[in-house]
Amino acid sequence: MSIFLKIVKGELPCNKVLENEDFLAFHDINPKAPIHVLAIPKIEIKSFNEVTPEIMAGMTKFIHEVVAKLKLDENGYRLITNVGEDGGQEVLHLHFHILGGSKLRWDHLADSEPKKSI
Ligand code: DGP
Repeated sequence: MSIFLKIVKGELPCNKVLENEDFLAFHDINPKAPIHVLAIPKIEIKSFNEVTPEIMAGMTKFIHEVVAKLKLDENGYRLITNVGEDGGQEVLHLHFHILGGSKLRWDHLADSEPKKSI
């Protein structure tokens, strides 16, 4: 069972931000920005590759609520979901990183250079 399912089941603690019947948001244990929160579905979904449009509709509404609660809607934030090995996904349970609280950088994303022809 993934770490995040254990958090959902209450077997591991988390610093909760918001919760409803289907989704949970909590602070990342290893924050990469002044505010770094993870939003997850409570059912087991391994990554964005497996999520349905119906679940994403609920997830979108939930993330909007989390962003409002964190007061990130005015100055902005970054929403990221890592998928698979190249995406850098470490926890195999769908999660959206919500990052904000200061101006975020947008470089050093890849180990190799971008293709110039694109
Ligand atoms: P990713 O690389 O996209 O799979 O990101 C996984 C994130 O999960 C990473 O930023 C650290 C965070 N994380 C891992 N284990 C725990 C945990 O037990 N509790 C919390 N709150 N965050 C965790």
